[in-house]
Amino acid sequence: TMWKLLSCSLCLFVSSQFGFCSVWTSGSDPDGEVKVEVVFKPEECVRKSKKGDLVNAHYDGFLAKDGSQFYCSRTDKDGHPQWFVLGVGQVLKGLDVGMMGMCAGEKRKVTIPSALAFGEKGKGPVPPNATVVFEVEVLSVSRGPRSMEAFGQIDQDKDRSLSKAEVKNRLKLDYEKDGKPRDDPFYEKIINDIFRKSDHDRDGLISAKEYNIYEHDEL
Ligand SMILES: [Ca+2]
Ligand SMILES: [Ca+2]
Repeated sequence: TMWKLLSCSLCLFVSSQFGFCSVWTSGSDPDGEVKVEVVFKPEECVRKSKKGDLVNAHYDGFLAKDGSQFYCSRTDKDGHPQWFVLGVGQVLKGLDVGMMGMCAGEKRKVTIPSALAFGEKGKGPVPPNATVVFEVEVLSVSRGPRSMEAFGQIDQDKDRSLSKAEVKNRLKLDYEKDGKPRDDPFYEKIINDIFRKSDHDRDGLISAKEYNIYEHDEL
């Protein structure tokens, strides 16, 4: 169980924390395409995921060659689905690509070449140069911290940095606008995740510089 837990977190955060995905994404592999198969699409599909959105999803990972499972979000971590910002390197490159345009409730099978997954070295139970398949189910899609139209709109007191309270107000507005208000622990969880990834100097505020650490080419 310990190892499975470990592989879960590695799988999710491998590109941001170990930084080795970016090494393999030069695109020289002719077979290096992410293949997407839509398994289920809900009738109501209003908001489709795009770069910078905050996504909540389950994804189970399998080796393409023999179908053996190496990751497990439904059974590990008490079965909690994962939160991440799409398209900014918080998950495997191939998932960033293969989970674009999904709506809440949608299920996909995403096949990812090794170059956009665990590369030449592999990782834990994933051997070198392995093509991997993820069965993905998106539970919610909302406007994430990085796709917000402007830093300035979240920064209510205009001090050029975002406090947790300011980020929380924005999240609340977004969820209420979608007709899905949530309770405080729900927001706390997202906010802690956002600050863990963005507040690099750990002063409890996201500065404009920290906010702009990623390119926002779709804004
Ligand atoms: Ca502020
Ligand atoms: Ca900071």
